[in-house]
Amino acid sequence: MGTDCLFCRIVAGEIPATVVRETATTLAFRDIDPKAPTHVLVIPKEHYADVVTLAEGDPGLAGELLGTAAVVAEEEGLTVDGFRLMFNTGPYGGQEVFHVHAHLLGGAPLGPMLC
Ligand code: DGP
Repeated sequence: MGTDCLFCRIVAGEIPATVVRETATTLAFRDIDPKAPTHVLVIPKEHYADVVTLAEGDPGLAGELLGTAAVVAEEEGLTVDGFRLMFNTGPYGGQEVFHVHAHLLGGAPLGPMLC
């Protein structure tokens, strides 16, 4: 996708981000506008617009994304009390950045709707 996509630019190092974990295929970084004490975005480095196109296009990569999210949840100390992992998808889902990303939220009791 390249220069038109904000998260592709983060992957390319053109826009700074606070990276908490990087693998060959995924990147996890702190959300710029956190909605919980811990709010990390987990993305595939390869561009897919949303979770549907990712799951259809490369289910293995979708699994790697979930694996990275699980490791970050452990590293951030979220697995004892629990956390939320969610994909906003499309306009009705509130998706604003069309490079698929999982929101990993935790560190406090969460209400029914956050993002
Ligand atoms: P969504 O509404 O699901 O598309 O969430 C997009 C998230 O991306 C939102 O929580 C804010 C975050 N975000 C937007 N721009 C930036 C940025 O430049 N850096 C970082 N770290 N996060 C960003």
